[in-house]
Amino acid sequence: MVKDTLSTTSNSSNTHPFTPVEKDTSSLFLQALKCQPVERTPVWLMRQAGRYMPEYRKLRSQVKDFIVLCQNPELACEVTMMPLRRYRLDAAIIFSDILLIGQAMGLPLSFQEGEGPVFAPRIESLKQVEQLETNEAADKLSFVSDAIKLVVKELNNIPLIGFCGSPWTVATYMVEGGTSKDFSKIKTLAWQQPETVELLLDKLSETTIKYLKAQVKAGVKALMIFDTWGGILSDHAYKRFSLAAVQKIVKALKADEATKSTPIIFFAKGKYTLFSDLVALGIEGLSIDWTVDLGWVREQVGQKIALQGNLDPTLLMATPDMLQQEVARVIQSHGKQPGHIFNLGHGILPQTPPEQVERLIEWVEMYSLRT
Ligand code: 1CP
Repeated sequence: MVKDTLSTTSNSSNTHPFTPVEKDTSSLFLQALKCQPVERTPVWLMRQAGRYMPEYRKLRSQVKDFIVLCQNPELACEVTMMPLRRYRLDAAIIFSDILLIGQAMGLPLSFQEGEGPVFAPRIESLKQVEQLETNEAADKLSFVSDAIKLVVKELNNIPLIGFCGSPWTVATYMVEGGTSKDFSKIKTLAWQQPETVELLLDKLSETTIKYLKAQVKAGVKALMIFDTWGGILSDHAYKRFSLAAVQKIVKALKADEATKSTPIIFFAKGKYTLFSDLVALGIEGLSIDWTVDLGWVREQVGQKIALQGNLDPTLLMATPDMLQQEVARVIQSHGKQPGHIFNLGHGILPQTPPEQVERLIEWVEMYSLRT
C-alpha cells in the first residue's frame, strides 16, 4: 500500500532493479559522501554493533568489562563485523567508544552496568586539566589501530569508518563524571573558569588529531566526529566551546597529505541554527538527527555536502507499516539529488528487534531514488 502511494517517485524494483550479485556496490557510501550519483541510497546505522544483537549480548555476557572488549583487537574486530554478517550494510564503523581518549589522557574511566560511563575522579580544576597527558595519549589507543587493520582484512572493500567524539562532547563526560541531564557542572565551569574548559578542549583536540591520523593510517576510509552534546549550548557558546575545537581538528586533517582526502562526517546533534558555520568547516558530510526534515536541511546547506540520516531510532519499534512509510518519507524528503546516506538520527536502541533492521535495509533499497 505504501509503495502504491509513492510509486511515482520511488525506485521500485520493477523500474530500476538492484542486483547486488551483479554489481559492485562497495563504494556506494563513499560515492554518496562525495555527492556523486549512485544507483541506490547507501545505508549504515549509528551503533550498528550493539546490545540489540543477540550475538553481541552473548559476547558481552562473557566479557563483562566493556573497555576490555574495546581494547582487545580480535574481539573489537569480531563485534565490528557482527552487523555486517547479519545485514547488507554499505559501511562498517570500528567498534570502540568516544570516551576512551579521556582514559588515555589519564582520567580513570569505567562502564558500570546500568549506569553507563563513569569518570572518577571527574575534572573540577585547572590543575587536573594541566596534569592530563597529551604526548603519549594517542599511542595508548593503538589497540584501535590494531583492530582497524584486522577489520579491513575481513571487510573485503566495504568502507570502514573511524571516529572520535568532539572535544566538547568528550569534555562533558570528563567534567560531569558521566552521563548528565542538565550539564550544569560543565556549564558552570565554562562560565566561571573558561580558560580551564578551553585548555581541556585544546588538549582533547591535540590528542584527537593524532588519534584520527592513526586511524586513517591503519585503514579507515572515512571519519566521523560525534558532537552529541553541542546542541545544549547557545549558538554563541557553541562557536566558542564546540565548533572552534572541531575546526582545529578538521583544519589539521585537511592540511596533512596523509589525511586530507579522507572524508569527514560531522554529527552536530540538535544544532541546526548554524548551518553556514557547519558547511564552512570544509567537511564532506553532516549527520542529521530526526527533528528536522532532510529536504529542509538540503535547502539550507546547498548541494556540495552529503547528508546522513535521519530516521528517528524509535521508529524501529513501530509497526512494519509505519516503519516502511517513514523510510520512504526520509528518502523522498531528501529527494533525487546526490548526497544522501541513509542512517538513523541517533544510535540504534538496545530494545530494537533485529528483524526490523533487516526490513529497514530492504526498504531503503526499495525506495531508493537513482541520483
Ligand atoms: O555493551 C555495552 O553495555 C556498552 C554500550 C556501548 C556501545 C555498544 C557503549 C557505552 N559504547 C558503545 C559503542 C560505541 N559508542 C560506538 C561503536 C560503533 C557503532 O556505532 O557500532 C560508537 C560510535 C559510540 C559513540 C559514543 N559513545 C557516543 C556518540 C554517539 C552517540 O550515541 O551519541 C557517545 C555519547 C558515547 C558515550 C557512551 N558510551 C557508551 C554509552 C552507553 C554511552 C552513552 C551514555 C549517554 O547516554 O550519555
